[in-house]
Amino acid sequence: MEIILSKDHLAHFPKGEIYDGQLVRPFECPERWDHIVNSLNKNGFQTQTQPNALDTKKLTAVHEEKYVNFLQDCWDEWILAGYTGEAIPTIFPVRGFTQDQIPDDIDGKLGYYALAAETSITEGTWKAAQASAAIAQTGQEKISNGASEIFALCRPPGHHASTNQFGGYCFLNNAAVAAQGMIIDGASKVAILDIDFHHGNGTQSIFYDRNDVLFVSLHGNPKDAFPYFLGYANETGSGNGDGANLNLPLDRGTEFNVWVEALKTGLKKIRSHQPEALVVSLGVDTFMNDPISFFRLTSEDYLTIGRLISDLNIPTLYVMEGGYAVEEIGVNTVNVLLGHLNR
Ligand code: 7XA
Ligand code: ZN
Repeated sequence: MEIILSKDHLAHFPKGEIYDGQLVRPFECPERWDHIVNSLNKNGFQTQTQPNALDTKKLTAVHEEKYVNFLQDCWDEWILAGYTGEAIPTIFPVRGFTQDQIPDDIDGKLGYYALAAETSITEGTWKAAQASAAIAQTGQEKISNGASEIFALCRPPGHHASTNQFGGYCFLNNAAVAAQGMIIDGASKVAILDIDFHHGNGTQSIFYDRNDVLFVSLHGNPKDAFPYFLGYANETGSGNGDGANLNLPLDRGTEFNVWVEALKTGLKKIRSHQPEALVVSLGVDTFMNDPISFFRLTSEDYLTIGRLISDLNIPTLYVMEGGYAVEEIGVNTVNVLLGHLNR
């Protein structure tokens, strides 16, 4: 299996995340990448490729141009405004506020383009976010050109980012860029399977009214888990996309025996969609020791997950999302890939 990766992720290393009423060291940290690469190397994944330059036309097929410009200019505007810390949104267009006014001031603009406040923008965020999307896009192009499986080692992750909002550690929606790229490059139907602990609200919203991209997600019940305001079972798609969105929310303490039944339900839905390619939003924050999540999967379970996904027999692009048990993120991620290869 070919791996696409880049050290440009290092440009994004915020010092602060608002958590537990404090500014803590972010859970989404650069060492996550090192642990994954170490495990890949240990397990003989030797074909490791740098991404091609990001095709911005394909990027803006998913994200609004204004939003992309905001991400690109945010840090400079923040510094120009006289701020010295990391850019963190603190005011949002909530109920009763205007929804369509984009403030000129960067403090207001940040809130307009944010879905949550835990995610800081720093000097290198845009560079890393672009590289991450380029990694997914390069993987996509390889799948579109006939590869059967690719792992896109994206960091920062992407599945919370919508057409015009960042948050949940995400800026550009790497999985959505890949799925849309597959369509642009000729696929008539693709599917996205999101097995990160958190609901992929961004991916869902990007494809919600379309039936060419099926979205299936297993995640912590949003009644109890971030992002709280999307990811419920009754969200099934709208208009043309009616029936092309399947949310499988699961309760606190869910163990693999229950989780895997939901996975089988999701895989059945994917089979019936008959996609030409599959994008897997691969988060391993479903792990029992994950510090910010509440499922109970073990390292062994990830082998089974890979095996079940590979049984679909569809060209598959794995796109890295979350996972914060840093010591185990490598083995858990690589176990999915090993399972996929039946090794
Ligand atoms: O998949 N998404 C993540 O792993 C990030 C979730 C961010 C949660 C922040 C809660 N304070
Ligand atoms: Zn997650």
